[in-house]
Amino acid sequence: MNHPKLTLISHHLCPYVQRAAIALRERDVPFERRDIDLGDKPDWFLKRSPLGKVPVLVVDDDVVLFESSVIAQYVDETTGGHLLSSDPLEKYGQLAWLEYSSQVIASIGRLYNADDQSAVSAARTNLENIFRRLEQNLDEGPWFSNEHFTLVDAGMAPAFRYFDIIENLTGQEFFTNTPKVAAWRKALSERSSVIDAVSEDFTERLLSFIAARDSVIGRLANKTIAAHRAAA
Ligand SMILES: N[C@@H](CCC(=O)N[C@@H](CS)C(=O)NCC(=O)O)C(=O)O
Repeated sequence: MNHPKLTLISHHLCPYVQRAAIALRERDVPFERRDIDLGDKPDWFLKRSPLGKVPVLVVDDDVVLFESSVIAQYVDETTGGHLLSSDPLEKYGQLAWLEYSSQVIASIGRLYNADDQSAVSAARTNLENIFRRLEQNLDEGPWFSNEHFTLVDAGMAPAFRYFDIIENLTGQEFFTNTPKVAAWRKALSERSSVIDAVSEDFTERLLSFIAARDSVIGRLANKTIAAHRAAA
């Protein structure tokens, strides 16, 4: 099959980029990934990205698609469409849960930016409520729509990935009361499209990103980095 040339303008840590990258890998579509510095956005990027945000998918060096959920749907639809149900009600339900995963990512941001313990507790409670809501909507697994890996999985995998570091830094577990969500998170962490959506140095990069926050978890990240340096 002849694919258009696809370039995914990206950032190493961006969860929305990961969502698009997972969709591309799930559909086995060749693409070039071009990571940019969001702290110093290149002019060529600002000219092409209507919102100045990644991901952006450049198709055949010409047409620009933006918004990760739109990019993921384009990729799926142009390659035979297995990542959304063919039943409209199920499909739009899945797209609604994909949108929900964006809210989960925003809630995670509130957790690692929380600047005192009461803000941390509030953010944690909010996330636990989110996970309870997801728990009620999970069935047999391993994926959100059971045996069908969909864009909901592509959307939640990058969100779950944050907790590898957050649980380590805080010494707290976030999934003990939601066993189905815990099993979903584990299954996603073992999926090759999810593993390949970030570079090998993702953990160090995310740790440094969190350490740059003037927040409770940012300070924990700083201590961890200092301990690593002292041990080296
Ligand atoms: N709704 C957008 C969100 C994309 C987004 O927020 N990207 C962030 C990085 S994770 C970004 O480019 N931020 C740069 C900025 O806002 O200046 C999508 O799903 O693609």
